[in-house]
Amino acid sequence: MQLEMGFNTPDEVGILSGRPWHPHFEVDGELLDLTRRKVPLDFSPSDHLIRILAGRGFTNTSDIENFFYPSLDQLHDPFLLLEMDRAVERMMKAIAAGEKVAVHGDFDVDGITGCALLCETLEAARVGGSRVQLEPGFIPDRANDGYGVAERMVKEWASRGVTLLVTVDTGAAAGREIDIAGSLGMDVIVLDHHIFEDRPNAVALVNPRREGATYPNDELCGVAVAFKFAQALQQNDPTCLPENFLETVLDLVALGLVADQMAIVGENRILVKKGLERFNDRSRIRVGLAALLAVAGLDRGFPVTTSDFAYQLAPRINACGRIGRVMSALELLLTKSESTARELAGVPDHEPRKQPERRR
Ligand SMILES: [Mn+2]
Repeated sequence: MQLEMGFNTPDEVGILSGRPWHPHFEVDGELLDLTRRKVPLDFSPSDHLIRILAGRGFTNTSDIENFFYPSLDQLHDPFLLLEMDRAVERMMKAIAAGEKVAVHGDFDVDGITGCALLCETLEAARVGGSRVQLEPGFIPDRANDGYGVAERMVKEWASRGVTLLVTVDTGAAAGREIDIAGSLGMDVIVLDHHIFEDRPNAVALVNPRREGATYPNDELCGVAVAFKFAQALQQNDPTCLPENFLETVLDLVALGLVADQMAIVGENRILVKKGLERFNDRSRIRVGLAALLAVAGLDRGFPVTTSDFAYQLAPRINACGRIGRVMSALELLLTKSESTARELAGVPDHEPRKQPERRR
């Protein structure tokens, strides 16, 4: 049988595979019509595109419109995450009282972007003119600290008067370290997405994959849970963060979601699409990521894609954790200085940066 290329007959074959294509959802003319008339698309979607979307559950015009025009107001209510209310309540108290707060991340892209996002959130947050005293963000060293929450830092923070610790992309299985924190007078908020056996003794444990979770998106990674926490803080008190704050951290969320290989559908697709837009806007990209694009040869004017995240940027950030310089990855994401960013990223024509003294 001669296989026709293209999708012009009812018996289509895949362009690449050459195999017959069996659409499991037939779209009637009415939906095609409705979509064309009611969705204000910038381009005219083909019958095939509408049929593919319908096969994935987009069968009414508002779903299709949301797909083509994603916006942050389509995100789920962050308070649908179990214990988010407790996490927000405890943090609002810490901000109002000016408590000492520490953030503990993890040594992969998700854990580093999550740590950076929380540091920026807590730096920016105000309640009645009051703010937390924030310790520098901490990423464990793979070789010295091993996996999970670093006990040495819990003890050090306690000795420095820290009363609230937030862990991101880690902590769900850190029952022992969280008990130590508690015995030293420190509350712990866990923002994680790893499966755990016994609930640690944290003030709040926010995790979309925990038992009994009903949150509509269980594909949130660590930095995305941290983003939901920032969203919840702002929803709870719209004045506690600058109005456009959430938009400014979407690049971090997008990078973490792609690096952790989360499904880029629904809420995650909105976050990644908006994050990519930020990445591809020269006036808004953060200086550290711009420097990283430069060393990867991706600064030549092409739009950056999720493939670039996965194969160019994420491995460069992960590499820091493998050569004992994980804190420089966090510094790269947080710096506001272009020259520091270029040094840290190793953009040519600069002396290599001296190994920073290991933080105690
Ligand atoms: Mn993760």
